[in-house]
Amino acid sequence: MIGKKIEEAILKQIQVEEQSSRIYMAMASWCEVNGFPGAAKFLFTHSDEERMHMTKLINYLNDKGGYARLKDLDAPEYKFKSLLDIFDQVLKHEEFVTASINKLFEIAFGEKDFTTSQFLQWYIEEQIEEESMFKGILDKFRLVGEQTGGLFHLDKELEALANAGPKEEFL
Ligand code: OFO
Repeated sequence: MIGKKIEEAILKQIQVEEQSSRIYMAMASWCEVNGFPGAAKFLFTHSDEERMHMTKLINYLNDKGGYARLKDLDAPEYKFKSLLDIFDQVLKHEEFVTASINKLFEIAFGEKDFTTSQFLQWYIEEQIEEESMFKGILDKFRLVGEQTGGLFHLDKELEALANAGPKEEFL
């Protein structure tokens, strides 16, 4: 049976993952109406990945004798200045998620719940990968600036990344 303190912390993380999915969905929608189909596809795919992260936590909590309930979500931002602005916000958001995962791990470890700590390793590694991927993307956007040709190519690159599909098969 999972402890109440950890259950509450996992519920918060479920909310964070679901909110992340909405944030990326809102960004994808902006890209779609602003002529960046590749970035839109990439962000729609990433939104789906966040949903999978949420589902994985729900399955884990229920499996361990808890009960996964969903919390309220905020309306995501829908006005953006540029693709650079979007990916800048994505990286900041991912840094926030990393801090949240680390906090959850700290609670699980502090409670001597080693099963949950072990389970969270996957999320810790996932955040390392995501942060590094988004840093790389952001660097390219900074390099390209406002050049239309450069933005066109980056959009294509993001589409290729989305077509490569999710790396993980865990559900
Ligand atoms: Fe859920 O992995 Fe990023 O946020």
